[in-house]
Amino acid sequence: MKILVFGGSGFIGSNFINYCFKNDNYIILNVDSLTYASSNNSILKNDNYNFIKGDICNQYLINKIIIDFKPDFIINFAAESHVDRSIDNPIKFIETNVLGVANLLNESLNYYRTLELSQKNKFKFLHISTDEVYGSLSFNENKFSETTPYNPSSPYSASKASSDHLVRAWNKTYNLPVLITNCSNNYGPFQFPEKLIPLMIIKCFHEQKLPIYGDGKNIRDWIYVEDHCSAILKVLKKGKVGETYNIGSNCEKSNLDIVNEICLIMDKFKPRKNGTKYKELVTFVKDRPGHDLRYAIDSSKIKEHVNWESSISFEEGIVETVQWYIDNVEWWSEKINSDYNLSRLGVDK
Ligand code: TDX
Repeated sequence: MKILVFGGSGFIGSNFINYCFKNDNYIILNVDSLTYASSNNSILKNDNYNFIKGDICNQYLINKIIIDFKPDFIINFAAESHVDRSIDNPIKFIETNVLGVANLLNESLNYYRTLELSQKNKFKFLHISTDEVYGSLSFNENKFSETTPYNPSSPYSASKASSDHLVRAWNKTYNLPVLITNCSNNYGPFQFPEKLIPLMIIKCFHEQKLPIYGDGKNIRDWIYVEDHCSAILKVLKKGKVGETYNIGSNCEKSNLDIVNEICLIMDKFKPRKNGTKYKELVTFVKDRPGHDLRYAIDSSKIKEHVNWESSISFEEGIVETVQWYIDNVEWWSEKINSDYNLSRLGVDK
């Protein structure tokens, strides 16, 4: 089975490629523009793996790659994904997340139209998206289901919402066989340390202040990245064309609770030099503009349709993740090793 992956060098894409090779014999071509958040040393060596550096906005290149590779499936992970960056530089998000996806859809359709019927019946375009498209929940509102109206808050989530609409439009208008998954907050190995969990781990590592936006009561629904990868593969194999599937692992936690848990694990694995607790580094800072209060995913549809459920508890996953960042200082040091990122993250060399 040949899978063409766009954005496979980022956090979720690279975990997905590693997961595929661990579980089956796929032939994978990864096309990634290698922006600041991605890296090719996150993917384990495999003879069935190939890489091309390229931008999803490049029409000529994408057309050629798809026609030459002749994939059975196309999966799009490529996206600008950090909310704070989208507030500082929204246009980049529109270019990649909206125009880039429109280009992928168009070129996938051009390819799809060349296929014989038997190949057409197999082909699927899977778009990886986020729960942020649904907007923000109050503390006691029902979780997001696949029928919750889109109501994005940030330039990032608005750009992802737009891309989801485009994907559905290519299905309704041109019959391109598409699937969409909307997942909750991921964490695990190879996540760029600007997202909450890895940022707090490496700030603990450097014994720096742990900046919590607002009062720390905002809630996110956390899923270990490997669980997300197993869901993607199941949807690709068994999902019904044209459908959307929410992916979550029933794990709502406040930001303050997350940071406190990381501090406790760090106290055990890497006690502070001066004998005090990491929790003392917690600092409340100015809130993020338009900060969504709560995300929570109802994943009953994916369980019912493709029989997927998460299998890694937060307690297991967070210990694995902290340990991974302690064991892989070289990987993340390299990632933050540019003045721009250093000044942004406030991490000392
Ligand atoms: O320094 C911080 N302090 C803080 O309190 C950072 C970086 C974040 N936060 C808060 C903001 C959020 O409430 O932690 C929460 C998680 O923040 P992020 O890691 O930036 O994730 P979030 O904004 O929830 O968006 C994420 O979830 C959906 C991902 O970044 C998206 O890519 C994904 O689509």
